Amino acid sequence: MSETHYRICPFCEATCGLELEVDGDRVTAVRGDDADVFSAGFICPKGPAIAELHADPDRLRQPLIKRDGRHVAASWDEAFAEIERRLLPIIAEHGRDSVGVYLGNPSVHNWSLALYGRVLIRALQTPHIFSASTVDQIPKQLASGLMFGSYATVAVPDIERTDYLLMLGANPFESNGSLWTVPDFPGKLRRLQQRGGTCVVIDPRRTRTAAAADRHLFIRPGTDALLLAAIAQAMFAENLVDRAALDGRVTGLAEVEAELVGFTPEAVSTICGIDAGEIRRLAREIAAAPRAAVYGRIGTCTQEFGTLASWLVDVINTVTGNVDRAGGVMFPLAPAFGQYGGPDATGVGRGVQTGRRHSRVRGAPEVMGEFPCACLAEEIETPGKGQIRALFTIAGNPVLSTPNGGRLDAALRKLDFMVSLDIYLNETARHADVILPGLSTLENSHYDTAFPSFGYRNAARYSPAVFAPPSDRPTEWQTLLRLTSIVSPEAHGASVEDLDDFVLATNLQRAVRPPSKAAGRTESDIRAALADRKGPERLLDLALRTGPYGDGFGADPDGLSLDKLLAHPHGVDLGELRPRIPEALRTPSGVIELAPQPLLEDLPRLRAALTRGNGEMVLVGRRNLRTNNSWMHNLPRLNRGRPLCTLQIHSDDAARLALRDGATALVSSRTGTVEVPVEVTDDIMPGVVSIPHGFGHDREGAVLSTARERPGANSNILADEMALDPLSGNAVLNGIPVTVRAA
Ligand SMILES: Nc1nc2c(c(=O)[nH]1)N[C@H]1C(S)=C(S)[C@@H](COP(=O)(O)OP(=O)(O)OC[C@H]3O[C@@H](n4cnc5c(=O)[nH]c(N)nc54)[C@H](O)[C@@H]3O)O[C@H]1N2
Ligand SMILES: Nc1nc2c(c(=O)[nH]1)N[C@H]1C(S)=C(S)[C@@H](COP(=O)(O)OP(=O)(O)OC[C@H]3O[C@@H](n4cnc5c(=O)[nH]c(N)nc54)[C@H](O)[C@@H]3O)O[C@H]1N2
Ligand code: SF4
Ligand SMILES: [Mo]
Repeated sequence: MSETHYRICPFCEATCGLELEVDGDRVTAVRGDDADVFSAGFICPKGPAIAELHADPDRLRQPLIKRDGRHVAASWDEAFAEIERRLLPIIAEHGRDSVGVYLGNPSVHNWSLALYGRVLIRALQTPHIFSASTVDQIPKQLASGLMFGSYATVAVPDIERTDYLLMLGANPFESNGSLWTVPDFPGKLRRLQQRGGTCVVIDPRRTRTAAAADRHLFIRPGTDALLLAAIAQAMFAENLVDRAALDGRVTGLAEVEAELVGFTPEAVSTICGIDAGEIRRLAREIAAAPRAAVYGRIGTCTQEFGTLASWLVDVINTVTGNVDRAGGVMFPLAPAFGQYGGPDATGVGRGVQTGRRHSRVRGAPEVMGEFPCACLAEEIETPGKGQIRALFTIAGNPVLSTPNGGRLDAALRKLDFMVSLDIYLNETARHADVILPGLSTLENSHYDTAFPSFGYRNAARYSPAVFAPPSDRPTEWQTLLRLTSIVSPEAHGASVEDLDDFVLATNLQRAVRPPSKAAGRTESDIRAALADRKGPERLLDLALRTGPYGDGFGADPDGLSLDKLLAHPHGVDLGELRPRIPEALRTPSGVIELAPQPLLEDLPRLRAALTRGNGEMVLVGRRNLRTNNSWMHNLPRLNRGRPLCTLQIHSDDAARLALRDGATALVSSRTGTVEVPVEVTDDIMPGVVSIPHGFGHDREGAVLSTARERPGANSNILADEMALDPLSGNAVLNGIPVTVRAA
């Protein structure tokens, strides 16, 4: 007998609703859920692969302990006992700083990890926190934090109402969007164009997104901040900025104008590879559009001026009056776990602060409570007080995802002890002494804790588990609490239940104060109302009910609760984005801060780039619909067809270097050399080559048998761990100087 289940796809930020047919313990069909209030039936090829992921024989189902160099199956009790036996003496002898944590991307897509990973981290009391954020979006969060007052307050294009969309360094036709939860970007772009709107794409490659746009401009990698500075400069110089309208609504307008004086379109044109006339045209078009939105993503973040580029995106949005207005860029209002100041909030807050600590070896400043993951290898290798000797990796694969993966791979071997929480034995986890497997994603319930804050629309959706987990296997939140009870000095030996109650208690304090919709109630009252639930479900019910759309535990009977979401398997639509200033802001001034000091102080570095030559060949990355960073190549339906790990190179460069299509090239950088098959194309800018990241599945000890059949090369062998955007600590993964030759 076949049953239908609805389940939000956990693989990427688009968060599509899936409709699954299930027969016993098998998934027999996967479709897009046409009735989903947010994604309306859209899916990509990865959605249906959820069935293969569930059935994958390589997916881990038992803990593993390394004995005599080999991973052998162990019981859960044995695995936790091994961690206690080996980790606690390291902490006792070398202190808490000797433990590091690396959090990978799926820890944002799995709410057990998102809500309880931080509990373990707090208990570890170590400054050595690293995550995929510093090979990804931290520059955007830092720029947003400095301008709007909070790392979580990121403005996203209001695509359904905009007239003009400028996109830099993003390819949502393949990635399905990022820091912008926007399922069916292709359909939304089509509708924008049908209503007379315009989309322009800036990318060193002519991507599928670029091909569908109205205009595409190649850009020399790493120069977006110069281009954006010139667009803004032209707007000021040509009097396209409505200064009167901004009066009282922003600080720093005059400073920005003064700082940008030298960045004229003519000054940046050669280095960006974009005609000055084109740059002026962009400035005029954005300013003239009734409603316009500028959006930058990976290509603008993972580069040497990542934070400046991200800032300048929102400088342009701000000076054209497009921040916080319909059709411009707006701040979604998440129903739970988001930022909400309440109807009376003034917008005044403490803002954000970085550099409260510095990394031991390189002195890199902490940002958002973490150090750059590019520092991880040196922190393991370098002796002295605070050297990392033990490491947790949680849903991550930094050997393939972070710069100088070769160095990190070697460094991990030197650890005294390593634990990985993963669903596969990946290229990183092969070094782990203990591996603790998560459940199949279909055995987990699901709520997106982060992505509603970046939604093209406001909505709330919850998916119960499709399959009951095997009774002998913990969920990941239980695993994390068990680890917490091992490492916590205060709660050592506490039960999972007691720790979960403690987690709830820390959330209850906020729940009875404004702007909670249950303000004025007592904590014990609320605790009693939640008594039937535990774990993430209990935290979600609390967050929904006290959140901006909540039922307030009775105050607003039509409001949201987990029961209400359970009664709406296709989700609850909460409407289009609405203006949220001042409530969304947390800045010291209470208004948008256009000229934060740390950003102005970084401008001389950008100014110096104006006089730079651009003779070198540079490497950029790319994504394909059939991939998801390093970890879905093991699913047969995604790992077929044309091999994806190729070196894209322009035909002029190929001819100059005598590289034929299909030949093998050797690509070298300061940090290493990889061998990759050549793909000659004119869809890439001359002087630029591209290799996708996430490949390199030929390492001994990893158990990914389908991925290993077509391993590809690890492009992060070439990324330089010393090259960072200094403000955010984000790695430079685009614009890497390389040499290319025939093998
Ligand atoms: N050169 C270059 N490098 C890049 C990028 C680039 O554009 N260019 N992009 C960067 C970006 S944006 C990112 S986000 C990072 C990603 O970097 P990472 O997060 O380090 O790597 P992933 O490949 O996402 O690995 C995720 C791991 O989580 C596991 N996993 C999946 N689901 C679960 C689960 O439910 N529970 C547990 N415990 N584990 C799970 C998978 O098996 C996999 O091993 O890569 C970055 N690296
Ligand atoms: N299919 C698929 N989807 C994914 C992922 C995946 O691995 N595969 N990963 C997910 C993750 S973790 C993330 S963070 C998102 C990322 O989502 P996106 O930001 O949309 O990432 P990409 O598709 O890599 O697109 C980045 C584009 O930037 C261009 N680029 C490179 N350097 C520069 C530059 O200096 N300037 C400009 N203007 N452009 C440049 C590249 O050519 C590329 O086309 O995708 C998510 N979705
Ligand atoms: S775009 Fe694909 S991977 Fe992303 S959520 Fe939708 S179906 Fe899943
Ligand atoms: Mo990412």
